Amino acid sequence: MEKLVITAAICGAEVLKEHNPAVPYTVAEIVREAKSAYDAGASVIHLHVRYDDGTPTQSKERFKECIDAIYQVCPDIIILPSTGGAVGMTDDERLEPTELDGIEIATLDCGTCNFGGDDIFINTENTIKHFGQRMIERGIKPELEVFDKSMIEMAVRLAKKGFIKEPFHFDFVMGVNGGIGGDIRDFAFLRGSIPAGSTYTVAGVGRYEFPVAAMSILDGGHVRVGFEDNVYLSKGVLARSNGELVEKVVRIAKEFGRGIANPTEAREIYGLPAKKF
Ligand code: KMH
Ligand code: ZN
Repeated sequence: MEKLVITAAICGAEVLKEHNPAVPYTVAEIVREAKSAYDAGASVIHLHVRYDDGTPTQSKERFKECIDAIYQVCPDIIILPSTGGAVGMTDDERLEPTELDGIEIATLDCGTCNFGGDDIFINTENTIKHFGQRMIERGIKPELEVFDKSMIEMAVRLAKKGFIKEPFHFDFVMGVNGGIGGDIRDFAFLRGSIPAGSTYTVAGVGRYEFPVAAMSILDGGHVRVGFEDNVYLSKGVLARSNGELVEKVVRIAKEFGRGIANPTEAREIYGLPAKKF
């Protein structure tokens, strides 16, 4: 089987130190968490950034500061910025990281859904077209975040209209309160709904993180873990770092004989241009 690409979603926009004191806010903390994930076997960092007090921001200056600092310690890593940002941000704010040079891949959220409590994560068709167009213009591969099957259909339809380039790369986000769940039927439903030739990764939220990871490992897909999605190593046991979550995925993959992709191999698997270091 193809090697496994592990993404670490180290920070997110919603999770707080109150949930796990190791959640990073400052640049130094973000670098610490990226390095722990990289050392454990992650080849991709899905990046949100915060101000020092924990407030999420899509400021391109703050992104640049964090990205430059991560490259100092993980020179070959793939950094995958969020264009989802936090609930309530404007499209222009959310797109700021795509203005930076050298961005290889970024999230493109493919539909609207409830996001817990009173929150609604809004991605209208026009927003998705606008983001897709921007990524084509900037040479950025979209990681198509889908929270339900309808969002796969949206991506395929917008590709036919020229707003998304193939081959597709999906991220099945499973277990959000407002999206699809995270059991085997849910996984099979999404997996069976993507066009042939697509790559995909899975992000199981909360208690779904490792079960969904195991399903993808067995199926030949890829895996995202990290504090954005889940702060526990096992029931009631907080992870001390994102690296611990990645280590657990590496252990599961090894049990099933699946090798772990380094960043160069991950670029090849995801169809990203090779980079020299
Ligand atoms: N923070 C969520 C509202 C993404 O990174 O593209 C959206 C999110 C998706 O995290
Ligand atoms: Zn995210």
